[in-house]
Amino acid sequence: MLNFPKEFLWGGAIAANQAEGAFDKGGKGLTIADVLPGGKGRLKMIMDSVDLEIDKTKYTYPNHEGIDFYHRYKEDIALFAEMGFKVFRLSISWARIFPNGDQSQPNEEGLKFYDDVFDQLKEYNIEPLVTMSHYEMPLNLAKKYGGWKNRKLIAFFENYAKVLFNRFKNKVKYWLTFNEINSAFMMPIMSLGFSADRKTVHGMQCILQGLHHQFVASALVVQHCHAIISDAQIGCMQIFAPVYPYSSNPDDVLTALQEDQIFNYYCTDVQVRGKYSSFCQRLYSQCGTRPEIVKGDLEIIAKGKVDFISFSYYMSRTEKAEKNPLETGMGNMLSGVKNPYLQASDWGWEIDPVGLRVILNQVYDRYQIPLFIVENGLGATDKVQADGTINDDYRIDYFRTHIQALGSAIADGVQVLGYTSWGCIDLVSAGTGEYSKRYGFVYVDKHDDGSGTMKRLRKKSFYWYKKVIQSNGQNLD
Ligand code: BGP
Repeated sequence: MLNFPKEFLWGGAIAANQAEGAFDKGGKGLTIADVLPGGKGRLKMIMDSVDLEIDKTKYTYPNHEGIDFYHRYKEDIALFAEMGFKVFRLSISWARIFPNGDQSQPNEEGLKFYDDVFDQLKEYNIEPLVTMSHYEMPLNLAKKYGGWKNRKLIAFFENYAKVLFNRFKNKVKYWLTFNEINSAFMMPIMSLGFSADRKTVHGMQCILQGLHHQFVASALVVQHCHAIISDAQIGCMQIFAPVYPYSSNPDDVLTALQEDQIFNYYCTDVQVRGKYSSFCQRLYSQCGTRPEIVKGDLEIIAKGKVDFISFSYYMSRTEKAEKNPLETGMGNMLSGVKNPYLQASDWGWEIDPVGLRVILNQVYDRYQIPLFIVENGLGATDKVQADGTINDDYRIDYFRTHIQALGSAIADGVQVLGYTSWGCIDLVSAGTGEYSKRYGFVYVDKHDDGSGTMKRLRKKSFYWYKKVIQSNGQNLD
């Protein structure tokens, strides 16, 4: 029997750019996400480089329409309430509030939209969990300032955050700063607003600098949040993937350890402990560069420690000292070698529920502050049957094993505040721009060729998750 705490926050998660659509409505400015095309080439582009322009003669842009959450949020929230959600993670589109990012006055229409969404959640007693920046900075900040490598972004983000805290202080008590902050190492365009080749000294310098500016911004924003909303909690948001050594060969173990330090802990150590870790020296000498740290930055970072750690978990990584390129197991962004003990999803993401228990224990041991799983799920192809049902047993299996692992970690003594499945309603994939990579309990009739009615349908997993929440994780059958 699994024992979840009575107040455990069950729910689901989406992001503005992947769900809202209405990319040019309500006074919103363009964002980085608005210039990312759909289609096969997208993943390579976001890891290499992207033109910061919309070119409809060459590409399609599924994010422009998303799943039209902007107009359909009432219907969608009613469906989440029907499943019994206690929490709903969403992001605010920075460019709905500051269309160019660098203005001093916010766009009232944008604020009003989120006011309405929060009011609707309140109707059903669903707690909002808000990400302030989820892969979509205002495009102007990328074009005019070069994204986060420019120190000026700290002040723009601070201003944006203060506007949000003051406006929503009575409605939002759980906040997250930057989505998957460590993704900067793999796809800086989405999280930092510029393309960079991390195999070059210059590319790494830009990434480390962009991250440093985000650390300072995050620390300032944490302090503003505490000052403006005394009963709020603010967390960092990180991709976690335990790194396994391929064998007991000490060289493999060392490689895994070093990857683990950089990938899982480079950012979290700064945001949670309030200081850079000792292993950074190795990273900086390996890449021949380091971030420039202005006097006073380290004091700011020390004062802005987060209250909890939120993270996405999709897969583990396996590392080996001597890599053969043919052995590579490839998720969206996590390289490494194939783990012979694991199966992968249709998109090549290795499925590893035990890894979730491992990482929960590792992270909690390291920091001893509450954790929050804010993304976990299976991207899969779903088929609507003639009678309108969608029998996504594979998704139920995925969630069952991961929730079991979560329950076991709680029994191990790990403190977890909640669990929001990723893409609780189908939406546009961040990595591939596809609609066909579906994560939801709710199916959205919208397809990669642009066709579809946007009609919402309950999948079999919808009824399953409802039972899970109702029984507080006791009934996973
Ligand atoms: C995370 C992102 C999400 C989401 C998810 C699934 O990296 O925070 O925005 O999309 O991964 O990834 P994908 O959409 O590429 O399947």
